[in-house]
Amino acid sequence: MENQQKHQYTLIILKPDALVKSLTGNIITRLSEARLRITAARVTRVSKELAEKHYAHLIDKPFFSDLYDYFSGKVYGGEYERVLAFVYEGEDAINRVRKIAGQTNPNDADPISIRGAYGRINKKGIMENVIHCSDSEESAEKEIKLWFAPDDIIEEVYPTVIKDMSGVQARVWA
Ligand code: IDP
Ligand code: MG
Repeated sequence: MENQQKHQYTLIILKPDALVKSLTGNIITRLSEARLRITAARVTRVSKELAEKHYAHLIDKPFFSDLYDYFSGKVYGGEYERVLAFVYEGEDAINRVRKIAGQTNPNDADPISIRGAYGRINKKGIMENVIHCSDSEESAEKEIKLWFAPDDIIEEVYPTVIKDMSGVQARVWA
């Protein structure tokens, strides 16, 4: 049926400016308007390697290095070098979240949207727009696999295989 909405997963990242401005609660509250469920959550640092994979489509842009300094939180100093990453799931999840998030450029975004309300363009021209959200099912799959290990998601979102990792060293609690 044409109007039948699809169950989807989407990756959401609260970028460092959301943390600096103490907006995490507000943004999560706004996201609840989408009537989706949280399937995974973690706080993490953004390495250069991760940023290059996540923003592979922007790697050749002249602003990539400034974008990395923003996305990693380096522009805000060590205390804020972190982001919050989530997987949300539900009907039409990708579009519902994109709509609440608003357009990429905070100056063009609906003022009621998350980016319209909280975003800005910084001195280096980078759009500090507080939230990332996947823009298609293809990018959601790529991004979720990049940011989460299968066991950090409470559902089997994509197919997995069991690999024998014996001999591999891992850090455990002492
Ligand atoms: P999206 O975040 O709405 O999916 P993308 O085009 O994938 O938009 O860009 C990723 C991020 O890179 C944006 O959210 C924004 O922070 C930054 N960005 C994108 N295009 C520009 C630009 O032309 N100038 C400055 N920053 C940009
Ligand atoms: Mg994008």
